[in-house]
Amino acid sequence: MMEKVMTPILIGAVTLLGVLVLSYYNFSDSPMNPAGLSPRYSIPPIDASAPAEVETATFALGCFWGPDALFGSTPGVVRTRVGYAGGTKENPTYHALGGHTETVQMDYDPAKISFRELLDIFWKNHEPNYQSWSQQYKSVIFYHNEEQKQLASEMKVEREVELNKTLYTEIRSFTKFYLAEGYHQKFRLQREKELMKEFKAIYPEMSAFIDSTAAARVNGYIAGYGDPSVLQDELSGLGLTEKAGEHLIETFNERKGNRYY
Ligand code: MHO
Repeated sequence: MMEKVMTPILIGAVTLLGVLVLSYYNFSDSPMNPAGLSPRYSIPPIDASAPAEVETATFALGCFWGPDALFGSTPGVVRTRVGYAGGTKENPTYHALGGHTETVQMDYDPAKISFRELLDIFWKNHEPNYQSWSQQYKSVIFYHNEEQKQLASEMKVEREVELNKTLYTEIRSFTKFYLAEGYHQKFRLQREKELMKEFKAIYPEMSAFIDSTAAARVNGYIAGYGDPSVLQDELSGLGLTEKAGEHLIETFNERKGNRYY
């Protein structure tokens, strides 16, 4: 009788001990675990291999949520952030812009994408032939050097000829960029609970989340931006669990071609 009761208890205790020992081993000995992450999550390969040499581009083309997703899903763009530029007020906020314009700023790898190609995406994804009714949503290229200024000016003329329309895009020297509130960063992704659970485990700090290439890509794809074959190629580098990866593909397929702002 005693034996009948003790055997399952003993088996249970040994199993529990085994699980504890194994999980301890996993936590303390995993080489993929530099940031003390749970063993299911590690720094996404695409982030671990981000290039050291990048250049910066700063564009305003309407509400910054869409452009964040658009450029975030563009190969060669390494990271994106949204904020305010072009105004005079110090430390503007979304509800007190003080003459600033909603702006997306990106670091890009010039070996993979050129400023000219970024400008092409800029022109083709908004309608600067309409004059903006507000300072908040103006079309602006904030150039960072003479070469960018030159290219932007030339392409503006090319585009005007091509469309046979006057374009109201301003070409201005970049001075300062104020990072927007956390809830505006990678806005579409932040509304996806399942995906955010994983990103929060990888990047508990907002600043690291903003700087993540993986987060920029997923923010684009989840809103239907980007190229399906590039998504397939990049998927394993995004650091998602299999389930989250499947959810991303499904949602992308629903929304692609019908970009969801
Ligand atoms: N129409 C959008 C604009 C937001 S964007 C950050 C809204 O829902 O308010 O300006």
